[in-house]
Amino acid sequence: MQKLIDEIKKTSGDMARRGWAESNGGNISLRLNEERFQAFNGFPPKSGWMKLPMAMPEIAGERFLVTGTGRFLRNIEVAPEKNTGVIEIDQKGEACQLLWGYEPAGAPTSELPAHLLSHCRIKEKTNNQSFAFIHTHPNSVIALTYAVANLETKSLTRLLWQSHAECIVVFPQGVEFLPWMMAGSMDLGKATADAISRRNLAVWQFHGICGCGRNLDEAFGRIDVAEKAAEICLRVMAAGGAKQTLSDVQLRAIAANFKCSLDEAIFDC
Ligand code: 2HA
Ligand code: ZN
Repeated sequence: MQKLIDEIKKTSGDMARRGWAESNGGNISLRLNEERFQAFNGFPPKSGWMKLPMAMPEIAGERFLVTGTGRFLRNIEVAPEKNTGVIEIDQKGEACQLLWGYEPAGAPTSELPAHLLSHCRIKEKTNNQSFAFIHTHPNSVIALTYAVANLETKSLTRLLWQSHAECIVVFPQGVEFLPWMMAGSMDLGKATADAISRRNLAVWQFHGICGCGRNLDEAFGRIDVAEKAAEICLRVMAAGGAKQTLSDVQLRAIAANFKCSLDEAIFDC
């Protein structure tokens, strides 16, 4: 159990220190494989079955380590058992129960629909090889959704790719842009899962970003690179705008060099 707790402490601490997780902002979930779950095996349930907002048969029987609603990511390092919990999905994918955590009482993140619905797609698209999902509030990504007119998936992706030469390697499928929707809503959850089925990052206009990965490091790293690109982009705008930028030829060459399979449609915009 300690190794798992250490992983979520590291990620949540890094997020808080980056300024991505003010107050109760941001949340993390990690699907637990059999080996990781062993530490919690045999724990008596701490709650009854609670109905999920919709059936998710893709994740029936799965267990997740999830940060708690209203809890602060910066406090996970100090008290993981209060600020995170382990939930188990029933055999039909219709309900969940608490096995550990949220001491003395609590519940999973308000963004649980986005997390669980995305995990359904992530499990499917990676052939059960990816386990991590992070939602967070990094300043520059959010600022970009105010500063640039008519943003959509292609223009946002191209802007980020052009702003930092690593981006096209880290997210060759791009970043999906989602127009503002109510935090915690099923609409936002469904739209996010849909986006995550196509790409590994989804930006929530005026709110934040979501990223997935094989593990917390990979999910964090993707968000970190997107945030760095957004920061560079904003600095360039503040310095009077780009006088030159990475060309499509250069971007394609970087992708070819690192053998990345690109979403070519991004170049259409
Ligand atoms: O957990 O980040 O989007 C608080 C939030 C809601
Ligand atoms: Zn949020």
